[in-house]
Amino acid sequence: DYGPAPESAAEAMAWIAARGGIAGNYVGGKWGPLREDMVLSNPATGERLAGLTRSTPDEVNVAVAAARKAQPSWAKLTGHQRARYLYAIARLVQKHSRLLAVIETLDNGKPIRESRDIDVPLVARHFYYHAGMAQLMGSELPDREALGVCGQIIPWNFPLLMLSWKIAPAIAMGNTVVLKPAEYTSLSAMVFAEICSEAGLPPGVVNFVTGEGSTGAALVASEVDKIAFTGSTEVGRIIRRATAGSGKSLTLELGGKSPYIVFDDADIDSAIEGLVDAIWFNQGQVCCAGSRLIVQESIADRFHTKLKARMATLRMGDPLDKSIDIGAIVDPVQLETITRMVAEGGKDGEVYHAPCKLPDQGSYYPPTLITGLDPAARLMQEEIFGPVLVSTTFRTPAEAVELANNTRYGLAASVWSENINLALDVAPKLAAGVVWVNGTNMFDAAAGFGGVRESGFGREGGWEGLLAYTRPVRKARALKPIAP
Ligand code: TXE
Repeated sequence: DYGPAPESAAEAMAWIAARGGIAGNYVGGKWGPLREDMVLSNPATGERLAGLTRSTPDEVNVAVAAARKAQPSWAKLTGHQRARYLYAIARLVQKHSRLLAVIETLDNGKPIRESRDIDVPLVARHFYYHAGMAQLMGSELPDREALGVCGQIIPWNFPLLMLSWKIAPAIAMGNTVVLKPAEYTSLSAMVFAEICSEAGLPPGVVNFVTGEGSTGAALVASEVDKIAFTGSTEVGRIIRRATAGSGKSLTLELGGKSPYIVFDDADIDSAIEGLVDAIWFNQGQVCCAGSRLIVQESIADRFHTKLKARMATLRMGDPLDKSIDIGAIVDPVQLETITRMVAEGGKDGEVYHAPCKLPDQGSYYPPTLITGLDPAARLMQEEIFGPVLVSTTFRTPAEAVELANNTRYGLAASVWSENINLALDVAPKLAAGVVWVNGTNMFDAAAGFGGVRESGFGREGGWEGLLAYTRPVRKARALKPIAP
């Protein structure tokens, strides 16, 4: 039970106003600087939500110094002692779930149903899981130790969930962190900072610096031991270059164009419901979104007809309305990118927009299906990061695999068939960090998540995710001189 259904935007706005109406840095357990250098707005209305501080490199360095100061004593705690803080954070996330869900929806535009029932519960789950892992560290990972100070940069599509994916394993293993939320969505990090204070977390273990790319670049250049980044492949490339030769550890979780393969013997209704989840969850702004439908030719027409009928039933509108399926696109800039990409690339195919009534104000884009594109077409290859599905057909399993792997990315894939032998034969042939069979978008703190190729490297969650925040213990060893 994650608490009562959230319904009050006024309550959330009052919370923000009581803190000066500005999102800014939280360093060494204290707020500041808090300046209005930029503005955070509600994508569903365009209205201002709060001011945002654009942190300078000096301000980033102050945060890194606070994390550095706190790290040795945090790492010296036993796993059990650290676990108590993570358990406390998990419980407080549940206690404040209503506020967190409303703030996340106001800031990001995602349907409240998703922030309330998916994002926030998964955040609590992540801290519970890593609290358990912190206790195991001594017994199960006796030869590993914390890396030190971790710089973490996250995107705007799952602000709170990405924050938890980054912070929970890092602090469980004895690291301290400086995290930069995305410039469109920095408000739930403010609530989380207060949760850290309320949990009694020692000052400096978790620090936040707000700002845009320049602040992220300053964090990458600072004296941190590791950078963990989730965001676009373009920025991932810049960060990889910037950290090359620096000795900093690096994990990158980048974009995707994940295939969704439907064989002719699939349970069509389930595959269609799965597709709704794959590409219209969070308005398609999901790194592992099943954005490329690859459907067997013999059922393609029937499948598209059924899919269009289902698309027509999706409800779009005020994200705070609990009956809404499709909310707002995070920012007018992202909306403009989606609109332009479909207008330019859709000309070579057939574009179907679901007949949703678009709200009069705010950043909205209807669920869209594009068929008839060449597999090499831009929209078949590039991440749109919006509610737009492209579709192509295949005849044989080998052709399905070839089409699926015809991408520079490799984050996720889905295979739908009632023939488990066929599904399990195809799955390992797909170049993807995760393959779901007769399912999609299944996440768990205990399962490593991450990509191959231009979707990045490193895993978050599971054992691999923990190891990515540790290194072998550095022991002094006396070497015996070898007799001549
Ligand atoms: O991402 P950016 P944007 C993809 C998606 C989307 C596109 C652009 O296709 O349409 O990227 O989104 C910080 N050094 N994804 O521009 O710029 C930035 O402040 C250090 C996929 O928002 O990558 C933010 O905190 N940091 C993706 C974070 O990087 C820098 C999620 C992500 O922003 C920086 C988001 C720099 N030079 C976008 N420049 C996914 N895989 O889930 C920016 N940042």
